[in-house]
Amino acid sequence: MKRDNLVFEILEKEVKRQMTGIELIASENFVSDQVLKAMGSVMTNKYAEGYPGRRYYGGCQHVDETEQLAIDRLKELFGAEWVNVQPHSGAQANMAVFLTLLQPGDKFMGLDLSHGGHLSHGSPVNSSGILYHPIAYQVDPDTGLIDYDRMEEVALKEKPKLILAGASAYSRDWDYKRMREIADKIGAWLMADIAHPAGLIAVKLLNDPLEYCHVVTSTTHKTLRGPRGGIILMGKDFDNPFGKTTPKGDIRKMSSLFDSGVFPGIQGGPLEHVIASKAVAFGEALTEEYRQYMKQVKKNAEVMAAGFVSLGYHVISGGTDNHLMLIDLRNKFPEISGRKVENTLVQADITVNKNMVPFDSRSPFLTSGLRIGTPAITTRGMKEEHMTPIVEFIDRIISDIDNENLIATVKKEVNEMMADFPMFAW
Ligand code: DSN
Repeated sequence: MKRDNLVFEILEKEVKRQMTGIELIASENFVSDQVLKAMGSVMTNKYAEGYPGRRYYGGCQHVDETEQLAIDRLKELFGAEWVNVQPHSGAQANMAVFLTLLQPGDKFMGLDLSHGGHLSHGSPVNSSGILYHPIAYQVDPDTGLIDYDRMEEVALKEKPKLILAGASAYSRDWDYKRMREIADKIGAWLMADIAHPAGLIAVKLLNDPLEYCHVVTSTTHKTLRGPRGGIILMGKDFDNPFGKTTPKGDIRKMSSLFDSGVFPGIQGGPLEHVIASKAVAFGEALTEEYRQYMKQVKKNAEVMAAGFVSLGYHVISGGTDNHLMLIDLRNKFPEISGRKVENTLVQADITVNKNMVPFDSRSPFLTSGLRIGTPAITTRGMKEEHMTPIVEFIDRIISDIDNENLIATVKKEVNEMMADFPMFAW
């Protein structure tokens, strides 16, 4: 068959874009060659509705092997008792949990999207906000930290059936113990979506949600550095978590209810090529090399956040415990929106994303903030000493944002810098 040049030429351009630029989107990463190869494998040809050993199609003996490997490795990675590796994405993992634990119209509580929450945690344009009744908690306006006292007040008043920890733009660790105490006061389920910090949690650089949460969801492509996809995990007492009765009576075990929530609840055939690739990524995440990588991601983020603070930028909460930081541009550049900075930095081959900041005065399309993360540049081998030049690139551009000569100069410096860092640095 003739090569589809139209598509493959575009793919080559994307490889070049990824190679030559500085990738600072906190939710992105560069996967290894073997993660990529497994994703582009013949497993994509196979239908396998069901679960290993109990499928609705013949010929599943080998996809059963890779899926079981993914399950076993993921359980080992997080010390989980039960996992499901089939969700196509983090949003779908969340959807499957909601379908299992909530009835349409039920109240649940998550972090306000404009305070760093996730779209699938109750945004009015997402199924979570359309089908269910979201209640938001927020960060403290002075400290930028989750306001657990206020969370408790709201929870006691509103009595949500589910409380949700997790964020897409929160740079501090979570107090799952405190959240569990709040959930227990009203008999709510406690769920954590660890899509962002999953890798840091796996290597124990952050608090462990499995100890306190009834159920945990994640993506696999951010800090975990796997293929794009989702997972669901449970810690102790997974059949009847923490003595809580199941939402549909005690006839079926919780783990089996969550399995049904994924398939046939919200999905049909699993992406077995992606699941094979997840198995590879979980294997990589179990290595000492990965643990060192995660430590470096965190160190790089600390140094970068301190660099921005020293130049007078307002980093929400004053710094970071994880892989990202959220910058509120309003004190230093009140006239410049996050969108303007994002678009201008792209011209210099630096990729970040605009982001709402707590109590933002601009819309989500403009925003007053920037979210910046270090997982991808750390995969390319960057260390603490490379963070200051990156902060300076960004600051030079924001400080003279319409200067096209400066943008061209910085782009050249960025491309020269990245020539020294291979895509798969390990
Ligand atoms: N869209 C993902 C992110 O960029 O953080 C999850 O919300």
